[in-house]
Amino acid sequence: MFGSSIKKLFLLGLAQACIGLSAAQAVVIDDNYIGAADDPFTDWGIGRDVLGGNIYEVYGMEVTFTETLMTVTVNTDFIESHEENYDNYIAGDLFISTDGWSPFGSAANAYMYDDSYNGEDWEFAYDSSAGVVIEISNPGYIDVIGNDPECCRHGQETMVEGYLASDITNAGVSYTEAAVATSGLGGVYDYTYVINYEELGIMAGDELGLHWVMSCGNDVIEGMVTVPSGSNPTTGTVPEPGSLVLLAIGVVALVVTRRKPA
Ligand SMILES: [Ca+2]
Ligand SMILES: [Ca+2]
Ligand SMILES: [Ca+2]
Ligand SMILES: [Ca+2]
Repeated sequence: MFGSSIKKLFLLGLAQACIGLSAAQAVVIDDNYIGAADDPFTDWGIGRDVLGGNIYEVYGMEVTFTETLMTVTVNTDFIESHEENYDNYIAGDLFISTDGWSPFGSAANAYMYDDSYNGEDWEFAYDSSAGVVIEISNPGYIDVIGNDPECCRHGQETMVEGYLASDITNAGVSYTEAAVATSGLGGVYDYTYVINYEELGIMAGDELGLHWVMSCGNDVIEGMVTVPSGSNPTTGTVPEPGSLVLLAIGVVALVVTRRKPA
């Protein structure tokens, strides 16, 4: 009986160690939100993925978790300094839902009628110009691109502003824009957000919604990622092989001690 319990505990430990070691691997969110059902022959049509040509193309997000940090990288062809960017559009902010992701519509129609007024509510946003994460206690903080009903641009959340100092969580760590020579996702620029997620109330196993679009709304991406079970955001610990061995030794010692009276 004890042998079986030890075996189960040890296997559980090994499984946790494996998950812990792989927790830093990136999870990719493909651009399967509005536009995944794109008809390339229908310019400006409902559900179009990208407007204005491929200089606005968004390919996907890569999300990585370590003990305390969540790194979100948006891979795109959009760059603020592009010579064709006459209107000086800028990168939007990163919106985060900490209670899951429930977009309006279905994957079958690529959520083409989802906008800022339906679907998921965003509990937090990383304001890249201020370098802070804010708690969205008021929908009025959210800037929305014009409600153009004919494309991916309609009513999408772009940035946050006008929030109160008390809404800042200080969870922000850094934000960078960088040209990338090559990328598995296909774009040529990375917008990287590194967030200390301990202050966001995230638990291992939670499903997070993420949303990003540049200020003109020409290609939006939304999707979900699950916080790896190998990480433990509430305590900031990830099981390490060394401590698991110690734990296993402790369990064996405990059981050996217990078996003596029997
Ligand atoms: Ca795209
Ligand atoms: Ca939410
Ligand atoms: Ca929405
Ligand atoms: Ca898109």
